[in-house]
Amino acid sequence: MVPLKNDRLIRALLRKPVDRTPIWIMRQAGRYLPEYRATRKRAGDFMTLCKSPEMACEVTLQPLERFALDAAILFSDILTIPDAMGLGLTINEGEGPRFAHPVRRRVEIEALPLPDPEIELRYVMDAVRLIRRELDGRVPLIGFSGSPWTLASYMVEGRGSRDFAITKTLLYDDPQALRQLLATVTRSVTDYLNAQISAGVQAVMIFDTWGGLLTARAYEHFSLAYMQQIVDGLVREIDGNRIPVVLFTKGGGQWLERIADTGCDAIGLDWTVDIGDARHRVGDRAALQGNMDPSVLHAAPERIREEAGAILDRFGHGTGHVFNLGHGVTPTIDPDHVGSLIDAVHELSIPYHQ
Ligand code: 1CP
Repeated sequence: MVPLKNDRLIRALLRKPVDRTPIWIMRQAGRYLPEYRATRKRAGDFMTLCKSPEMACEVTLQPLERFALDAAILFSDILTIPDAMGLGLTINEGEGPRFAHPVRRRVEIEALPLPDPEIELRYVMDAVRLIRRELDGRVPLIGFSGSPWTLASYMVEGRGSRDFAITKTLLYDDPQALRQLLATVTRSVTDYLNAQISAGVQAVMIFDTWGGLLTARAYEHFSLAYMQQIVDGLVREIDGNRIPVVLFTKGGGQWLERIADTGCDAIGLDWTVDIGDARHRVGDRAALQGNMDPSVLHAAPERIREEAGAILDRFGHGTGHVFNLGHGVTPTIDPDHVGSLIDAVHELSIPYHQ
């Protein structure tokens, strides 16, 4: 494989010195880009887009053609695992994801198959191999999965939700059944991420989007414990290259020390925490990724630049910071504003690394 021409992301995630702060954007390939909407239209529906390695590769590379990003993220979705388990996923415009067969009863949980990532999820691995070839070492490719808790929430509910009430009822009424579901999903996520690593992703991120809905005690037992098993089960080095692991719990700002204890390489931060305080709390145990409020991107480019400068300043001098938003870029954002942010971070961060 060709060596990386730009390895700032990997270096910052491993807290090695860099010349400037690397940046990528959650949901950087997505609906705010007209070229994404055009490919999505050509595909017909979202899962067809995900299941075509050529089109998934095309949309992965689209933001890199426009912006000086320091990473590519595989274009796919966290819900590919439950889809491969046979839950019947559809993602319709404006409606969000829906499962035809949610999993709520013990018999349904016990009957769940463990997908083989190179068979049922082969389209994802083929996309990874194709993207690596097309990237030709320009920037690293990030692979990802949902956390077991976040995936289980969609599997039980059968759709997105504000409060995941059915899943929480299961948690309190039949925790054993939920644990069994989480154990199956954990095995599947571990296999899936290890297959992505074998196929060529150079860092992995686990999205625990709904961990912040839990109590501190439930977070520990129903989300973090399973992410810990994944961190322990991942292949962390390949051909002498360390594969950094990033854990992101949205709403998890109170639990950063516990997240760092898992031995992950980096922690994703939403915008509700002060990144300077987070650095102080986590110390040299993990790098930090984040954490600008995505809404800042609605503001004028000068304001975006000021906010980016404030985050860089709060993090302070030295490595261990990957700039990102605190959650995904929303469809209504002007792509030029994303460009302003990326340029601002690259320019303003240089003094912090001298
Ligand atoms: O209409 C469309 O084109 C579908 C919109 C869309 C897109 C662009 C969905 C459906 N998924 C994606 C891509 C996607 N999803 C990526 C691609 C890579 C990139 O970042 O550029 C990634 C990493 C995800 C991850 C994902 N999917 C998460 C975790 C991260 C997060 O944003 O919290 C979650 C929760 C999902 C579920 C999902 N898939 C799609 C939607 C609209 C949702 C959210 C549903 C909900 O709010 O409950």
